Amino acid sequence: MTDLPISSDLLAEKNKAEEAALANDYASLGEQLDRRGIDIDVITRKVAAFTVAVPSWGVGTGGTRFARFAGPGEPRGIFEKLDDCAVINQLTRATPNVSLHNPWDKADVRELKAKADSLGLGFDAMNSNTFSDAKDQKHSYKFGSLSHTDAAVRQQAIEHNIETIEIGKALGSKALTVWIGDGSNFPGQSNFTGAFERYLGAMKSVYAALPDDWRVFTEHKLYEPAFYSTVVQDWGTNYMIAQELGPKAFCLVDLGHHAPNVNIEMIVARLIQFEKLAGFHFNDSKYGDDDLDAGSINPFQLFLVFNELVDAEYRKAKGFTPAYMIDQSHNVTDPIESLMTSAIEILRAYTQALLVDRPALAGYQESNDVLMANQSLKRAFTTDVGPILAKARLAKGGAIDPVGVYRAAGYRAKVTAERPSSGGSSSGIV
Ligand SMILES: [Mn+2]
Repeated sequence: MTDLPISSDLLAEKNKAEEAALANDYASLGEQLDRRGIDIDVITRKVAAFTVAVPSWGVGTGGTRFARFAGPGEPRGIFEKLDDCAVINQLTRATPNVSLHNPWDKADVRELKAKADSLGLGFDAMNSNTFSDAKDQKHSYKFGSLSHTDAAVRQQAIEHNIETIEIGKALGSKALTVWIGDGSNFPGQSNFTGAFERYLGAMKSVYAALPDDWRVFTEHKLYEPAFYSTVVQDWGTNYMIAQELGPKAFCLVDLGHHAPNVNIEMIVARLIQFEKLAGFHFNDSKYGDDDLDAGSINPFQLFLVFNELVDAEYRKAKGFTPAYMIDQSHNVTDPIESLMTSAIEILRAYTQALLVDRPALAGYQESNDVLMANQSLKRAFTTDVGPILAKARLAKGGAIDPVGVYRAAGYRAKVTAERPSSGGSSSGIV
């Protein structure tokens, strides 16, 4: 028995008002796709089966290193965060799993499981945190964690990751995501080789604690919080880590963790080819790790990433089981609205990629017909797939217009009354 946060009567009423228009739009798009040899219902079923996890910290208001402006009705702990995550899933029907963070989300695991069950939610990859100091922690991570020069600090970081695995086991999670803030701010501060050796040694201890059916995802990032060098700076280093650790280790791609203009879709292709793609942290950016909503700045890049993923899906690439998660910081928008629209944009890119005429594209590539090869991608990208997304949501009991229903339901005003501002921050950027 689930206890969903938005009134089912309101949802049904709002959907009813838009159902006829959607049916017309869907039929019209269906005709158009039929002329291209595509069965719209086959695409809609695939879209309905696609899910992306939301991060527990994403429903809190984020901030920058300059300031954080708290939003109204922010969740004060993991149980209220799960309530907000349930709204996102109820209206989009695309986000049934939540990715937890240790220690921000620490709570009795039976209560966590019961709460998630009551909301129809499950748990995705567990995230450890050795990039900030927890309360009453013995050693500080100011100068690093898994690569720290002091073996006692590294041991503490190893034990934290093992504890995170233990919590995840009790919750039914199957993966650990490790992102470290380790690095250096000034040339000379750190010995690159020594730091990486220490990191690999520590990660081998974490890897040894993984259950047989678990995977570990390591996440690279070229800068921040360290500004001169990071220990796990790019996909090459990340690939070396996965190779060193073993078959349960995979490389996580966060779209905001690359240098400007890097061809991320090509990195995706390489990691798929060598069976080391863990999956994604979706977000978008203009300049760096901006953590903006997926698809808000560069939807074509998101489409090109999905073009590689769909290509791998269709040719049944060996070892291809990507984990998808949104990883954003919502500083100036309502986090629930941002996460709903981001989930929709991710699905939009997936849907557009499903429309690529792959046999035709392969032919243009073979015959070096450059213009038509590019046009076959653009044709898929410029197709308005909105009716497919709405139809897939509706078929699963979601909203034709998720943001419209959310606003009509007055959820933010309701939780603002119930949740007095704590003044503190429990959000973060990973
Ligand atoms: Mn991330």
